[in-house]
Parts: sequence; C-alpha cells; structure tokens
Amino acid sequence: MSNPRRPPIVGRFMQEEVALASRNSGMPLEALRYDVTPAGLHYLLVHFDIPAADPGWKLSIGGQVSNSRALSVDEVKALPQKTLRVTLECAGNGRGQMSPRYPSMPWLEEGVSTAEWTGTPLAALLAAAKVDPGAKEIIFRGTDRGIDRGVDHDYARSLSVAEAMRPDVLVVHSMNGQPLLPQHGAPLRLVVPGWYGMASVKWLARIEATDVPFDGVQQVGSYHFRTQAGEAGVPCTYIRVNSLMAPPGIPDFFTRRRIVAPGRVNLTGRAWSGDGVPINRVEVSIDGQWRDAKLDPVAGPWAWRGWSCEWEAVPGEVVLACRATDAKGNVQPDEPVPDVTGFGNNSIHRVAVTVTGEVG
Ligand SMILES: Nc1nc2c(c(=O)[nH]1)N[C@H]1C(S)=C(S)[C@@H](COP(=O)(O)O)O[C@H]1N2
Ligand SMILES: [Mo]
Repeated sequence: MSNPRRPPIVGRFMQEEVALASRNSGMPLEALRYDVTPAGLHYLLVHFDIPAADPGWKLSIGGQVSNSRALSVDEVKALPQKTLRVTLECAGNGRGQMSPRYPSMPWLEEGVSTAEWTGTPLAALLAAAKVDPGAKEIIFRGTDRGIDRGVDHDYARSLSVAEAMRPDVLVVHSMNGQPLLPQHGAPLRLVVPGWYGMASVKWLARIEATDVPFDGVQQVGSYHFRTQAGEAGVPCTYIRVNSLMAPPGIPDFFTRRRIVAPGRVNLTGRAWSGDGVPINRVEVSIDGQWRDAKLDPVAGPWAWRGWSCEWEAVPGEVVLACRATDAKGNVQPDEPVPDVTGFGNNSIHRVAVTVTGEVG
C-alpha cells in the first residue's frame, strides 16, 4: 500500500510543463465506460490560445482551384451532412512515460477520446471549388496564432489530395449533437478519421490547394517520428494500434494505485487502431499471464472497440495489463518505441492493483 504520509518536496515543478498540463487535459480513464466520450470529458490539446469565433466567420477555399469561394458557417451546414463516430488520439499520448522526456504536453495515456462529429464531407467542398489537376496537397489553416520553434504562424497542416478526398474527412460544426465548444474548434474544424489528432485542424478558416509540398512548422518541424535529434524522421500519420483499461476499484488519491476487493471483477476497456484497421484481438495480463478478452461489437471503422474480461481477484499486489492486435497483425509493444519528441507511444497499459478485503 502507498505511504499515507506525503512529506513536502523542496523545489518547484518545471513551470512550462505544469502550464501545458493544466491548459490541456486528458480524458479521465474512468470515462472509458462511455462508447462516446461526453464533450466535457474529451481530451483537449491547444497549442496557442483558443481564438474567438467571430459571428461573421468565413471558410475560404482557394489556392490552385478554378472556383475559389468563401462560405459562411450556415452555408457549410446547408450542404449534405454526415455524422461519424471517431476516436482521436494525440500523437504525443504516452510521452510522459518516456525517459529521457521531451519538454511538451506530458500525457501519460489519457490523450484519447471518441466523439460523434457532424459536418460536410471535405470532398464535396473541394469538388465545388474545382481543384486543379496539378494540385498535390491541400493545406488547412486555423486562426490560432503563436510562435513555435521561433516561427510566428497560424496553426496549419496539409494532407495529400488523395487523403483529403477520402469520403470520411469532414469539415465539422457539431460534436455529440451540439455545436462545437470553443476549445474543440468552434465554429468549424477538420476531422480526419484514422489519423493522429494533429491532422484535425481546429478553428478552420482557410483551405488551399497547392502543388508545392507544404513546409509549415506543424508539418515539417514537428509531428515526425525521430530516433535521434536532427534527423529527418518519418511523418506521424495514422494512429498506431493501442488499448486502455478502465482502472478497476477505487484509487489512492496521490499514487492512483487501485484498491480492489477480492472476488469477481469485470475488467473493461477500449482498443483502437488507425486508418480504419479493425481490432482483432485484445489480451489481458494478470501478473504476466495473458488471456483473451471478449470483444464488443464493432462500432464503425473509426471508433474504438470495447472489450471485457472476468478476473477472480485474490488478496495481494498485482499488475494488470492489456494489449491489442489489429487486423494487419500490428500489436502493441511491451515498452515505448524510442522517440526523441515522444510521439507514437503505444506500449501496453499497466495498472497496479492492491487486492484487499479491508476495503470495499
Ligand atoms: N488550429 C489548431 N488545430 C489543432 C490543434 C491546435 O493547437 N490548433 N491541436 C491539434 C492536436 S495536436 C490535437 S491532438 C487535436 C486535439 O483535438 P481536441 O482538443 O478537440 O481533442 O487537435 C489538433 N488541431
Ligand atoms: Mo496532438
């Protein structure tokens, strides 16, 4: 059991890391109980400041198109609509478990959530704008501005034309049936299912077709897997196979260690992968012994899949873990794959538990 006394620690936190961890927020793991994460529990990642959503908001579509246009939010809403259940995960999720650590948002494992997003397929907007046949990429610009790596810029990302034309890429105005909240991109955002979260540009104001590879800071300066600082690296794109367990029992306040009463426990959680690849298998480990979990029905190509596993808890200290395998045979690694900036950590989730009859 944990030390009930917590003597003061001399010295301050690293202010920048605390500021990031307080401004942004993870999904509390007990919220894994919801198929669709309530909007207020959805994880949040904002690089700069949340910009104001002016009533006269326009979404412009230009660059290498023959029919450039600027649409109001109502005009976007008047186009054919689609609602999709999509699991988003931050590419930096799991960074806080890695050592040495990169100074950025110190997620442990809670930078993931699932929402139902409603909006207009981007492909329809691009078709109406008539993208030039020579265009190679589509750039998406938000209105949030700041400085990163010494460069002053509006948050922006690009997709290849082929990725942008996928029928489930949406320009979204609603989340879980309600207008987007300010922090989640109101009034309009992109949602790119199957990709790590950085592709889903919030506060979307400008879409541009181009035949030149986009070299924005958020495209080339960040969001690359790099095993050594300075190397070109591999761009972060589709979400890697991953899973989480809803922590059983009750927590110790400070250590978050779980306290569980002996007897039958129904362990539950969620598993997901990127690029629409289904989850085929989830295994649960009780002190290193792996067994298969029961999978819930599939909830669409872009949403996490629930799982459950019965456990007969006997008094003692135990480490639980879960591990998912997707239909392409990708499986979560035991330990984080080394990455300089802490991207793509999909190592297995471990939960330390004390089983005791003294509580519960
Ligand atoms: N304009 C803009 N879009 C953005 C970001 C941002 O800071 N600015 N953060 C990105 C990142 S890194 C992630 S993980 C997701 C998070 O979306 P959410 O906060 O709605 O969960 O938004 C992405 N879109
Ligand atoms: Mo992110």
